[in-house]
Amino acid sequence: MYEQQTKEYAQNGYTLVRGLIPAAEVRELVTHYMEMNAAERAKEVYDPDIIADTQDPLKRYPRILNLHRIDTRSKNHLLDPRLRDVMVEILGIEPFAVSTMIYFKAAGARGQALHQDQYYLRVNPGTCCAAWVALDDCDEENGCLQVVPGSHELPVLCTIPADTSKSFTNVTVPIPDDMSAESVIMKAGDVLFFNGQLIHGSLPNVSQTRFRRSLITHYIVGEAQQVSNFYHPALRFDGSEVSLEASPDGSECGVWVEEAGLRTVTMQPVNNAGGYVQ
Ligand SMILES: O=C(O)CCC(=O)C(=O)O
Repeated sequence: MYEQQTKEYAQNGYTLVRGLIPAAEVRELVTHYMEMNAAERAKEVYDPDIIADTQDPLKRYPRILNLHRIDTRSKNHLLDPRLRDVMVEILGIEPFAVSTMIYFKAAGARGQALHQDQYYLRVNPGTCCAAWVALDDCDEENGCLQVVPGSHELPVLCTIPADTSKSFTNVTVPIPDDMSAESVIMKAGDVLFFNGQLIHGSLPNVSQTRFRRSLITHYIVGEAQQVSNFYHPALRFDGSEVSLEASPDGSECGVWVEEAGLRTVTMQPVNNAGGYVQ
């Protein structure tokens, strides 16, 4: 059923499934998470790194991580068979579920600098897969996702400081001149599946009034034996827990070098001091 998406995922490191979540369900999810934000019910899982500035839209609408641990609606979405069916086909193996993230990205909110999810999840062996559900129409004005096609073939790269006037995270990865980030324009209800090594991120929401809400879940491929501590427990799609080890922080990462006029990546000891929380 998803042959085209399977080819695209292998070739580019991502694929878009249009309209996987029907409009009525998108509305219900938006209402659910907006009510949750208003009631501050999720306070204890708010990102601890949010800057304490009430002018910052990210302070009023912080992203929420791992709500599936306390919220049945989020858990049902994480374990939704429609997401599983796509992943079983594009990955060729059963995935295990490890995380949920809700981004509100209100008007004026900063984006997230280019990065690779595998930097945080440290899945071993293999990598992770994200299912990024658009809860609003997303375009360049409200800070849609940006992806670097083909970058899923790269190892985990060493990070460098990010521009924190544009990104709420403070590290990014460098990309050479012959690779570039492309905007992924999506309609509410579309789902982008992407490989854990794919370089991706987003620019600020420069609109005056629009949200760019998204519900993002992460999965690890079924042969994995380790994942970073923060992502335990991994769940099978029937809700049962998978027993996995905690992966150690990375010991090496890739840096771009030029050899005989060609850009290539060489591995070196890791240059950052841990903190592997997405
Ligand atoms: O939605 C965004 O703006 C960025 C999300 C992201 O980078 C991620 O899901 O890892």
